[in-house]
Amino acid sequence: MKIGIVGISGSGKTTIFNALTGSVAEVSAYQKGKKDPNLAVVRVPDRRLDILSSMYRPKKTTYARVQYVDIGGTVSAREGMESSMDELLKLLHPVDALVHVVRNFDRSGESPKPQKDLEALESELILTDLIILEKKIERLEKEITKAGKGSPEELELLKKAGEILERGEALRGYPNIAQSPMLKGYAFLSAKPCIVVLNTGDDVELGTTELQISDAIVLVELKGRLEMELAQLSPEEAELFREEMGLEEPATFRLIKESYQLLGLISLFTVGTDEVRAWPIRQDTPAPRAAGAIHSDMEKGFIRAEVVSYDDLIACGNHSAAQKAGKVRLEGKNYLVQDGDIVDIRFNV
Ligand SMILES: Nc1nc2c(ncn2[C@@H]2O[C@H](COP(=O)(O)OP(=O)(O)OP(=O)(O)O)[C@@H](O)[C@H]2O)c(=O)[nH]1
Ligand SMILES: [Mg+2]
Repeated sequence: MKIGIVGISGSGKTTIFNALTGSVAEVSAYQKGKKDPNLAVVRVPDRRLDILSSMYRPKKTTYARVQYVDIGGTVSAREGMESSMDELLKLLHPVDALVHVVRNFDRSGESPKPQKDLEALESELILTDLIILEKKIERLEKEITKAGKGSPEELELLKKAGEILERGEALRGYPNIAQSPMLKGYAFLSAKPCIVVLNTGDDVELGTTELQISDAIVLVELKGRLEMELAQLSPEEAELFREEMGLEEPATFRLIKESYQLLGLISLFTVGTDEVRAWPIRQDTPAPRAAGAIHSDMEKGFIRAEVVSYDDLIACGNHSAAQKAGKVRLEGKNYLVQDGDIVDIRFNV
């Protein structure tokens, strides 16, 4: 699962990328066409996994992971539309969701205009979709009328999408269109789920900037540069600093957790003395398919899943107490795995 970090040039994408990943990619060094995007795999912080790990003391604790790609300065409202669009499309086509970084700090004496920047990039996404869409509609209409091929239903959906985009709205607010399997192949940019990161300067108090966003967007505000500096300290130093500042967990943890949710992912846990592990699965995944995420044999030979919820396990204190309290259930193949389920798969191959 991959998340693309986008935003107008100099909004702090690489800074946020570094904060998320603890890497030290050079800020503002992107030159068009000269540098590959920054790519990193990040583990998804999960307090529950930490606690399970302290209970089972396994040899290994494995967190769920998400991948971030810092697209670089390709996305710029100042650049000519045509050239930036091609590059944008190529890089963004494979990502599953967007983190849109919006500048909220002074830069070269220029005060921030977060609302304007946000809307500029949003319009760019919408316009890009609209151009693709118009071409597709034209082609599909020809196919249907001339060759008797092509799906009229698909055409209908594309036209509906077109009306939304024409109004200047993103497709992500319309789940039956944004998530339609028929349109999935087009990978419309404005259909991708999106988090807006308001990247606030050191001297501005968090929570004091007004920003209007649509309901379909998740907003996370953080101080990118500060978070980047913290991410580059040793864990001990960072802990000390946080204590002094009265900070709890890094703001980037929230961003990673929101990204995970945005991708529609939940975690099931497996526990044992070898490994305590979080497995990312899609919401509403039936038990056999979830088992298949662990091992294909477990899906093929699925018999039952022994399930206890994390909360029940913690409330009872340990697994055998949970069993005595009747909290450990045997679930069959129609069971939809819930976030925080601790699962032991019974299977036969
Ligand atoms: N004050 C302040 N400056 C920041 C913050 N985040 C980034 N900057 C500065 O803004 C400049 C651009 O940051 P980058 O992270 O390189 O921005 P970018 O979006 O990756 O830029 P391009 O890749 O060129 O599009 C750098 O000089 C950063 O130090 C922040 O939270 N506060
Ligand atoms: Mg950059």
